[in-house]
Amino acid sequence: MAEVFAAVDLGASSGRVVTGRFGDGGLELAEVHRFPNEPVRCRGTLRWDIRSLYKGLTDGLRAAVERHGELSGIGIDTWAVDYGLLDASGTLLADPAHYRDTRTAAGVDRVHAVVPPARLYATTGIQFQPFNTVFQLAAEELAAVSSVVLIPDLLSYWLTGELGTERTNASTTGLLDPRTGEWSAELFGELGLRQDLFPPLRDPGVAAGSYEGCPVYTVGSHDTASAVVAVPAASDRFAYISCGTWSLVGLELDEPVLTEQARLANFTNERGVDGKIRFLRNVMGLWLLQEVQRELGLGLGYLLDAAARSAPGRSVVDATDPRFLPPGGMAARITAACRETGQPEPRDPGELARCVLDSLAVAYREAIADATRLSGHQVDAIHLVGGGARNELLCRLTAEACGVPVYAGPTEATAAGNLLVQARAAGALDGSLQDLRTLLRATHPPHPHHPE
Ligand code: LFR
Repeated sequence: MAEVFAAVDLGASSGRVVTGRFGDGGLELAEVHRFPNEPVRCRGTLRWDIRSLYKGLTDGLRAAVERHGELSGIGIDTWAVDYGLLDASGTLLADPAHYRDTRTAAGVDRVHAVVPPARLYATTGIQFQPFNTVFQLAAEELAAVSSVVLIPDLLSYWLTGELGTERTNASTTGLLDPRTGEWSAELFGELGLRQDLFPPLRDPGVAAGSYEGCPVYTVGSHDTASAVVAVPAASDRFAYISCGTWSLVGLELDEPVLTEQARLANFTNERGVDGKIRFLRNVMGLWLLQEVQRELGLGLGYLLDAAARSAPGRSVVDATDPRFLPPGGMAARITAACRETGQPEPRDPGELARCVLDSLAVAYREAIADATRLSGHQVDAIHLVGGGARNELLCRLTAEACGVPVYAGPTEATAAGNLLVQARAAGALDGSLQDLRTLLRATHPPHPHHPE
C-alpha cells in the first residue's frame, strides 16, 4: 500500500508543506500548503517570526491530513545556524535572531581572540561566515539560558515535546568535530561554553517523537543536507548547486578536507546524511535577484527577459562577498562593486539582472574548480537543484561558464530529500543514498543543459 509522508521545509522567504506518496509509480510530490516567511525587526534586531512559522507548519500538516487521510511520518528542515534560547521550563526567551542581522560582528572578534581562524577551521572544518552559531552565541547573554535549540529542532520540540540536536544542522554551528560527528569538547572548553546547552545529538533518519499520533522523524534538518540527498545523480562524479536564496556549490565526499588551502578558499565541511561530508562554498544565490526585484518592484519574469536581451559579461561582481549579506540597497551595492573594480555600471534593470546572473555563473565555475582541485574528486556533471532550476537562463549560463552539462531539477529537492530520509527511517524504503537517488531520478528526471 502507498505510504504518505509530510515534509516541512522552511526557506528564508517562504515555508511549505509537501507530501510525498511512495507507491507503485515511485515518488509523487504535492505541495499542500505554502506560507510567507516575513522576518521582523524588533528594537533594532532582525528576528524570525517563529510562532507564525509554526502556525504555517501546523496548518500545512492539517492540509496534508485532509488530502491524504493518514500520514506515515513528518520531517522538518530549515535554513541552518540560527536557534532559539529556552529557559529551564522550556519556554522560548525571544524570537530567534536572523542570521542576516549584523549583531554578530562582536562575537566574531571575541571567538577569534581565543581561537584563531586557522585553528577553528582545523577543529571544525567550517568556513568563516559571520553568522555561524559559534559567533552568534559569543554575542549572546546566556546566563538565564538552559538550552540552545536549532530552528528545525525547536519546531520539532513544539510538535513532540522532545528535545534534540540533529547532526547535519549541528555541523553548521561551527562547534562540531567533522571527523567524529561529536561536539568538540576542546572548543567548548576554550570558549567557556557549556556543552549541555545543546540537547543531545541525534542522527538524521531516527524517531523524534510523535504529533497527534503521527511519528516525527529527524531528516537532514539542514535544508542543504536534504537538498543534496535529492540530487538525482547517476554516478558519484557530480557537483551540485543547491540554488535557492543561497547557492550552495560543491561536492559530496566521504572525508572532510581540513587543509589550510581549503580554509583560505573558504570551503566548508558540513555533515551530510549517512555521514557524508558536504564540501561546499556559499555563494549569495538568488538573494541578489530577490533583493533587486523587491527594490525595483519588478517581476522576476520581466527581469529575466530583460537580462536575456542584455549584453553578456559586461560586468561581474564577486557573488561570495559578504557585503551582499544584509537586506536593502542591493542595486547600489552591486553598482558600487562594479565601479570599484573598474567595470561598467549597469544602466538599467536588465543590465543589473544580467550582472547578477553572469556573476553567479562565474562564482559557480570557480567554486566547482576549487572544490575539485582541493579534494582531488573528479566531476563530469553538475546538478542544479532547488527553485533556481526553473531559471533557464541561469542554467544555460552555468553550463557555458563551467563547460560541463548542467542537469536542472528537481525544484523541490529539499522536500524530496526530507521525504526520502523519513520514508527510509520508517521502513517504507531501504538502500543507500545512491538507491534513493535512483528512485527519485525515475520519477523526477533532471532537465539537461549542454554547454554550447
Ligand atoms: C540555505 C542555508 C545555507 C546556510 C544558510 C544560512 O538555506 O541553509 O546552507 O549557509 O542557509 O543558514
